[in-house]
Amino acid sequence: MKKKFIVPVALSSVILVGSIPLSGVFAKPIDSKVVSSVQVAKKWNEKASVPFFVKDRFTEKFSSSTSSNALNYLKKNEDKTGIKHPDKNLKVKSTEKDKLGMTHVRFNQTINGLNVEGSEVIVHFNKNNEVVSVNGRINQTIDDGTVDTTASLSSDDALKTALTSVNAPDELTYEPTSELVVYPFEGENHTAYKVNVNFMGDEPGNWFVYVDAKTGEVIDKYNGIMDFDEFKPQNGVGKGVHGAHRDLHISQVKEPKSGTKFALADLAHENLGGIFTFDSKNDTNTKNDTLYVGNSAAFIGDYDRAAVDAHYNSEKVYEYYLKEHGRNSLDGKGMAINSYVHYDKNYNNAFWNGAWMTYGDGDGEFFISLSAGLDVAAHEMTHGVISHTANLVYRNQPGALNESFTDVFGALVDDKDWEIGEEIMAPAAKANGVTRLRSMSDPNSVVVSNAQRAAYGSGVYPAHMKEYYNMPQSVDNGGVHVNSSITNHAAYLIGQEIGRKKLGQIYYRAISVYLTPNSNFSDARKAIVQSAIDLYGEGSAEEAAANSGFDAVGIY
Ligand SMILES: [Ca+2]
Ligand SMILES: [Ca+2]
Ligand SMILES: [Zn+2]
Repeated sequence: MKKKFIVPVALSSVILVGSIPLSGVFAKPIDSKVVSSVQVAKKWNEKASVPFFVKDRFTEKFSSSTSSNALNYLKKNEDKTGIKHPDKNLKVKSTEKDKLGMTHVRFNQTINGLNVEGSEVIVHFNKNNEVVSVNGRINQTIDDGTVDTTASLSSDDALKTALTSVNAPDELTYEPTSELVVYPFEGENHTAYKVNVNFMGDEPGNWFVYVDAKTGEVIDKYNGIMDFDEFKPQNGVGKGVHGAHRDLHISQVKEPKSGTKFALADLAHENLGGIFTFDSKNDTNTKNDTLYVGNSAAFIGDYDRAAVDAHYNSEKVYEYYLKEHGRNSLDGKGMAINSYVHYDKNYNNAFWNGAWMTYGDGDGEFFISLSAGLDVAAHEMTHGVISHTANLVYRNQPGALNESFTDVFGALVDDKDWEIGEEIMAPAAKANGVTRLRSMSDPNSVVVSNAQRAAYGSGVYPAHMKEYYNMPQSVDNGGVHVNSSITNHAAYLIGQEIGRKKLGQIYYRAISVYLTPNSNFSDARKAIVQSAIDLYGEGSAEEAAANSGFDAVGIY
């Protein structure tokens, strides 16, 4: 069986918005002797993840917007989309209706029933059940059906290899998962076990390890812990968080021996599993963690402050997504929102580990308690939203987009400014002129304080593609917290034209409807422009603002 995926170059009834991968114009110069093999590998890598965005001018009407009709469309229009034998090579992942009445059917590319990592196709129906567009990324190297998808290694052996390769501790956050997939990596489609290993401890990990199912070797791995940004702890004493009064939803807990207590457990929201705040007790051991409990309904002690802010800000972010986007919690299905405060000692970071939020107290020199920042909470919780929507891979450009969308929603929920982290800077940092961690309005005004990262660019956060930091994956997962400033700045510029409310609508639509795990900056532009068109019309001021925002930062 031949399996071909070809993206059309030009077709009569189709406008091809973009099918050319981002070129390597930003690559560093390489030794001429290795150029040819590098170019071959690069070409293969590009072919293994080809972006496409096909808009159909002559729409086809169906009786309903179902996944089977989406497949019927793809079967009838192989020539238009270039996706051959969609019934064999695609598997339905999700079907979602949005508030415009459009329905979006997301497919995984498969071979012999195995998911091809990162390759997704989305078919978009308008409210009249007509297919109006198809977009995504397709692996075009699988055109001769030669991928042998049988495994000689057992899933258990792959798991053992993965655990060893990431130095996993005995205690894991949840049972590791293992899935046989086709993993395109550096010139080859590997049949591999994708193993997810999640743990807390000194170096928290949400590792994705790809173990070759033939040879048992680790092909690739990365840590998907999505953090705010990393600063190495120094010695210092944590100060209290700002003393703002907070009205909280809490719960009474009756304990047999100690009588009535009060817990940071918010069960006041319909169809939500609750908002809970836990105490990590200033260490990295999770065994002693407990729900945050007090003797009275007033949480006014110094130690309470970080917990109060985490609890309060979680509810704020929950309400933003519900009211603005009709989204019920991070997964859209009312999953409980859990936050852990007082993680480790002097810990200068906050992160989403794939299941919950964790906040450090800061070292008191650079940061104070990270839960004090509403933009930080919105940032972390948006990582959770993205995990359940576009699921952008946390490295290189998809990872920088992940970091950028989280900052954008940070600035939409914490709508006082376009700065990120201004509420969590310690007095000493502010005294040294470090008044925020990142700036969407003026990225260049903030110094990249991590010297290892700064070495790959001008030393300040980039505001344009010509200032792009070419970083290896070993440094900041390929620059996820640095290059995010380029797309952050585009969002700021668009926001200046159309305001926060519309910006939020457009950006939410882009992550929930159009973006896929391997989307790059150029895909993001297309997704955002198309979202503006869907919401405000072709030729609208909002579409123009989206285009000019990306023009201004050099993303095409
Ligand atoms: Ca603990
Ligand atoms: Ca802010
Ligand atoms: Zn982040």
